[in-house]
Amino acid sequence: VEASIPEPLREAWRKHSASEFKTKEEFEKELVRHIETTLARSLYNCDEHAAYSGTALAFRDRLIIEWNRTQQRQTLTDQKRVYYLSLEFLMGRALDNAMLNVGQKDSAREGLKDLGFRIEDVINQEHDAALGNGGLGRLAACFLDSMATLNYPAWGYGLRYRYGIFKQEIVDGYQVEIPDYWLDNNPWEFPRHEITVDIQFYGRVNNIQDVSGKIVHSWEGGEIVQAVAYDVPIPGFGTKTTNNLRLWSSKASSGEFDFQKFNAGDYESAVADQQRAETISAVLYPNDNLERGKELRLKQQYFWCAASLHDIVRRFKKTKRAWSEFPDQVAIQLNDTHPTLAIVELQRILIDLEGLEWDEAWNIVTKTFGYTNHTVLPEALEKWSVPLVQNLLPRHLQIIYDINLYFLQSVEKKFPNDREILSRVSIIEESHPKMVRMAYLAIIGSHKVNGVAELHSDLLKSTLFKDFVAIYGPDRFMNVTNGVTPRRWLHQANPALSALIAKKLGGHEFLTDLTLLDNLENFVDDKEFRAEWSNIKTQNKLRLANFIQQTTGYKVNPTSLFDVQVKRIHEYKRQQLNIFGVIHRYLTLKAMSAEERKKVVPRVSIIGGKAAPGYWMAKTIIHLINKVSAVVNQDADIGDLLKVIFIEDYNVSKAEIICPASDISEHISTAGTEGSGTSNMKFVMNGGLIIGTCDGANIEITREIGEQNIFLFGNLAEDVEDLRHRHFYGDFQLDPHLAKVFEAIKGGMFGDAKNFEALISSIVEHGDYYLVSDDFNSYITTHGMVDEAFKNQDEWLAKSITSVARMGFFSTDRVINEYADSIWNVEPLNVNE
Ligand code: CR1
Repeated sequence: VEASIPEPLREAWRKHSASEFKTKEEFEKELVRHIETTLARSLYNCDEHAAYSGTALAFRDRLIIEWNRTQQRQTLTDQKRVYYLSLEFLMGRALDNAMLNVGQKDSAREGLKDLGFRIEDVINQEHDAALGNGGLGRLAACFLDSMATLNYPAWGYGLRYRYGIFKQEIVDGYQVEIPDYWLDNNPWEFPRHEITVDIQFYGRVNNIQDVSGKIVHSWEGGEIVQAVAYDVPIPGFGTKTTNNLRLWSSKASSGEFDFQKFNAGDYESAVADQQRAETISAVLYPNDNLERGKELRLKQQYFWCAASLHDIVRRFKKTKRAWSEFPDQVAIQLNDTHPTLAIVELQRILIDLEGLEWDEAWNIVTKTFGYTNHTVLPEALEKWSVPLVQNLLPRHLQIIYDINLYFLQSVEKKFPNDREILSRVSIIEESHPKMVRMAYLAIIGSHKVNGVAELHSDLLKSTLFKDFVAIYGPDRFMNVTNGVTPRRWLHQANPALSALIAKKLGGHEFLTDLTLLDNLENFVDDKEFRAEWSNIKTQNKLRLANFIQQTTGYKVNPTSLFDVQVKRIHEYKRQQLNIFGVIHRYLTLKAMSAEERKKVVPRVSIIGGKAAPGYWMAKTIIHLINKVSAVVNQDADIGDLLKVIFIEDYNVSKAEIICPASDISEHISTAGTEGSGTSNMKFVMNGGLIIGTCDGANIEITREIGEQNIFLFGNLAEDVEDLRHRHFYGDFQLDPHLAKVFEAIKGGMFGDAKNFEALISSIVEHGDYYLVSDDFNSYITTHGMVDEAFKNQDEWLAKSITSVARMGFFSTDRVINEYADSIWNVEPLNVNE
């Protein structure tokens, strides 16, 4: 049906479209209108939450108009689009971001003030959209911001989880998980009840010979679940481009109930079917860098891949182009292996539904997909058991076997004398049960494979994917070092610093060309500038100190050195190394004379992060941190010399308060284990220094900012394997300082020693896999250097300013341009008239 309004009638539309407010008054008008009508409130019952909702709705109106125009323009020009498939989008809050990207935050601030509200309080009403675990999900969110800002025609595709990552509470020192129901009055999504896709599961495959003798595969029976689209507008900064994030929600396809069952009186089972369907998009799996092989997770993956693929194909088919042009119109990026089934699904659509020949279809598929690997940790590499896939997706398993067959034939041709390589690179692992290796499938089905930092990409090529480099040559494998969006992580999180930089550089252009920051180096010696810089850090530390006092009750002195480690709790990220270091510091302080203590730099150790609910060792680490905190913080003898703070329920909005307030932050993973890390970039961008290992993007940060501006320590990636090997054969010496720390724990200083036994024995008895003992001496010595450096505030400031000046490389704008040029082959589309 043609829904387009005929030209002669469009005048009235044009006259009334675009209710853009540009002034404080216009904003107030929109705000009051929404509060009085949409929200049915008045000046007699408008609380801060209603003020938030009204403000959000006023901005949403603007976004959706630009969203419509952008989509219209993208459809008209019909150029190549990129689709970013990610199971996680860790968006955080949207209002502040919308105000800054649209550029009307001042109107909103003034308008809200006129109506009796403080903009900060209003912003704080918003619930984080936390559809992700950690770095991988937040990277996807930063990518969306950069793709819109750079005017790329780009869509995100994800799942609309009813429950995002759980809320963390600490009870008696233990982590307790609370469900995160975030969808109540979420103004940022638009349900598209008319956009649905039926998704099939289970059933069987009938292989029928058609008249021409060709075997046709038809997937029949099983169950159908409906995917419903919810759209979230993604505004670019300083541009009208407003892209789309489409999230799928699941529901039973037979409508609300199975009426036959209902009429037969089987009410319970009618509702149960409905609930079973809704379960698919009910909850985000709370694991970071860990895959557990649960059937529901595979269901989520297929549900989301199939819905997205059908949406993309539907859009392509409207253009009436030949299938061979599909890769000229569509680029699909796989965020880790989670969406790998999209490869199989596209092949299935092309051969089973559209009737293409295998080779023609496969050629289209491989030109369309790119795959990003985010980790080398073996426990994070996805494998699905063949019986599970067989049962849930019988036709897909056949296709996977065919892909594997053709692939192995080509490998055999290339390496006729190498029998071993075939079993090593086979998509099917010959274990019991057999397993589908998703990373191999992703490599074989993509034209480019990338890692997320140089060391990580090198390790992929030399270890995990070595055989594939031999098979395909090095060109399929590349590096794209991660970044962060400077809009959220500098401008929004640290408005004072952003304003100071803008004052010095003559404008905010650096926010869209971060390399302009290098001009700051001209002012490193400018006294007044330094004073302002230092003052901003102090203000940000005060803000965090207030937050800490409100949330924990602990008072911290903002002149202390703020030492921060916030990220998911994981043994490889080594929060245990951090807390052992803190205990060592405490013991050292306790043994000091009053005279010695006078020379000590007071320190606040701040640690935050969630542990996966099933990750017992990570929970033990959280427990120890909280016990140490309780003991140290009430020790009057130590006072301000050391405070230990655990930040409960670390999330994106808390990161925005924490990042600008650090003096030093910790990025201390065992060398070779952290793909990239991205909070390292956020901290340095906000004028904090870092202590870290030679791992992930720390290495490139060092190259950019200079070795003299970072505190590196610990063993190198190339030595890790050898050390582990030696430990395994009993060659292990416990570091003497660490031994003292363990004595204190075992002596009950932090409560029942039994609670922490496993933490100690993993090091002393089980081979110290993460090399905590090997790196301990180097770690505490380097912290000593941090203390010394902090005493010289002049030099510290110079390091801080110089580092920020040299962080231009780490904007996701650079990252997205690299993907666009070397993987996607897409061009920006200017929608700004
Ligand atoms: C890595 O651990 C990286 C992010 C984003 C994580 C982290 O170092 O910064 O990805 N990997 O690239 C991950 O979650 C499943 O793998």
